[in-house]
Amino acid sequence: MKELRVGLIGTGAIGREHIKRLCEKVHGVRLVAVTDKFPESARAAAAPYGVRVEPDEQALLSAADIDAVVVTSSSAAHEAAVLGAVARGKPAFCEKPLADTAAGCLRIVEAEQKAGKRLVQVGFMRRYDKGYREMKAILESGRLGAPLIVHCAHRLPAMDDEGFTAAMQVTDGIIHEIDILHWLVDDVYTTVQVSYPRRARASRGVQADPQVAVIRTARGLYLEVESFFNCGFAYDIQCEVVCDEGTVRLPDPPAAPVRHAGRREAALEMSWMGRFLDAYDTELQDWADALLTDGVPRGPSAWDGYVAAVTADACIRSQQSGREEPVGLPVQPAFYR
Ligand code: NAI
Ligand code: ISE
Repeated sequence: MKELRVGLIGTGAIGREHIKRLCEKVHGVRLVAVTDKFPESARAAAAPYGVRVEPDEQALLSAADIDAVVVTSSSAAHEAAVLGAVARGKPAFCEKPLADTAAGCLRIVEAEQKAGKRLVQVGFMRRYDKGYREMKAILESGRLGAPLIVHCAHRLPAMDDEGFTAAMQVTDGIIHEIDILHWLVDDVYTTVQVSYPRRARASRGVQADPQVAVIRTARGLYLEVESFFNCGFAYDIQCEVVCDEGTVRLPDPPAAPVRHAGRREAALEMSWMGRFLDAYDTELQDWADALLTDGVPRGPSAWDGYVAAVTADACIRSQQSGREEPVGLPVQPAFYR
């Protein structure tokens, strides 16, 4: 295959970002069609690139001139789209979370195994971020000894959605840390506990913000994730791994230091789009390259999506019980090893 002909489902915020990326940056790909529940949204997103608009997901999935799909619809719609792609033997790149429940992820894992080859990649783009990759290489070198503790922060300037719940803060936000830490320290999660300090002043509606999740692992690690969706000052992602003989920290994105009026300053990122721009580009390029060369994706798998969802479910149980909850992960099938 010389060119990967792609269809995209869901032309909202990240859908439009990925459309631009697929049309302007990713080599070896041709975006053929898009669709959205709201046809006017799909038409507006498609127009600048002269891309076809399909009436719905089923039509797009079935189109003979589409080899693979990118799923950027709302989280609750992911499962049906990915299962539809797998049933047609078409590879699917699906934004996180793979499905909005662990049971939904498991149905995808089972369908993929039945199809007999890897078809699904999940949009855990942080694995493609240069800073996290440097951290992983340093940890794997053994120079610092073994990891003991990880401190993370996942801060957004503001969450305007009044209906945004504590559980959504896990499935939308903390799920990134759940996946990246699993990849970084390569350990089995055993328990999680979610706790709350007092509500932040800017926290609105049903939000209970911030929250702190602590994940414990089989090798005895303590992974602490602060999730603060109304921090006001920046989109700020922090991660520091403390090992026996040293620490390694995620670098902040570069910003020109300013000296002015007796102060030193450097601008901070305000949005996920800018913070992980390079990681999203590399992720989709790698997805396309892998499909064009090997016919199977090599990025985060449906199993990784399932592991993250099982852990997220345990976090949500802990939010409700106030206790430490077991994660209870099944053994990884040979198919995904
Ligand atoms: P959004 O609400 O802006 O866009 C979702 C779009 O999907 C909407 O246009 C909606 O009409 C459409 N849609 C919903 N159901 C559909 C269906 N059955 N068929 C076709 N279209 C459908 O949401 P946003 O922010 O773009 O997020 C989309 C997904 O991407 C979410 O799952 C989110 O978690 C994920 N995401 C991932 C990010 C990352 O850093 N990897 C960043 C932002 C979002
Ligand atoms: C958003 O959906 C994303 O996935 C971003 O990467 C994340 O940082 C943010 O918390 C979510 O709202």
